[in-house]
Amino acid sequence: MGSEEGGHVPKSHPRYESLVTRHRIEDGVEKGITSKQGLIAQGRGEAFDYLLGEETIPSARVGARAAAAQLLVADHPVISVNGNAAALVPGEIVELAEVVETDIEVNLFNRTEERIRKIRDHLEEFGAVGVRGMNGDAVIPGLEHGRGLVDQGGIFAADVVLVPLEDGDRAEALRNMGKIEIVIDLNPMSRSAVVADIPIVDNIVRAIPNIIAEAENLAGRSEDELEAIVEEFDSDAVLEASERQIRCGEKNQKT
Ligand code: PTJ
Repeated sequence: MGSEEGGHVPKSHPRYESLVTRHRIEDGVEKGITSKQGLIAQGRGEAFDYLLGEETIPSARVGARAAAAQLLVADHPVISVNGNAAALVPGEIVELAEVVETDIEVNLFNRTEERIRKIRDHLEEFGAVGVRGMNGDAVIPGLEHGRGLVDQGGIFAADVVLVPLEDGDRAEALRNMGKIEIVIDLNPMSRSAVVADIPIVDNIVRAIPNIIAEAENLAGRSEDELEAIVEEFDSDAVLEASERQIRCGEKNQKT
């Protein structure tokens, strides 16, 4: 996928993964999938990721396990996809949707019909079927920007929504609708992470594969066992541990 694979970035570079991720976002903007603001959001995320040591910390692993359990017991789970998520992890989103049997819905802050269509087509290239988001025939109460428009049979009807790289407004509005929210966000102090039932403070490029692996491990567990995993999950403890890691963690030596 051209520069998406890192192009001229040598694998030996100490920050190879981070640079490849940047190229994916750049490609996303060039293809009209990712918004220009998505570049800024990526930079913001990178700063937190650098402080986390660019690796999944233990509390994020616990979050990934709880998220997998929650998605497996849900009646109507939906993965919400924006321009950044589509550029960074399209194949992984499709795989997760298959493993835990969820719908995929494109939902954009900077909503245009053209970008929704391009993201849907992009996900379909990775094997997605029945991607939602084109209808926009229901409104999340209290949200005036593009993210308020959702599909009646998708996010509007969902019991559990996985929202990567969220902006806080919608996270709060979905919570007010009584939905269970799983949020992936590198900033543990963001409003979306704070209001989430299950916050995962990790880079989406690591978090989604971790949820897939946990879901595969949990396959075959009873509903009671899965519900117990969700019950045990302590979001405050996870947010505190993540913030502690960012503020007090060992200095990242990579340059
Ligand atoms: O595609 P659209 O139109 O829906 O727009 C999407 C963006 C991301 C531009 C929009 O939602 C936005 O402006 O988001 P914010 O308010 O910048 O918030 C993005 C959050 O995601 C921040 O808290 C970042 O730390 C976090 N973040 C950025 N990159 C990653 C990330 N979290 C996990 N993985 C990342 N790769």
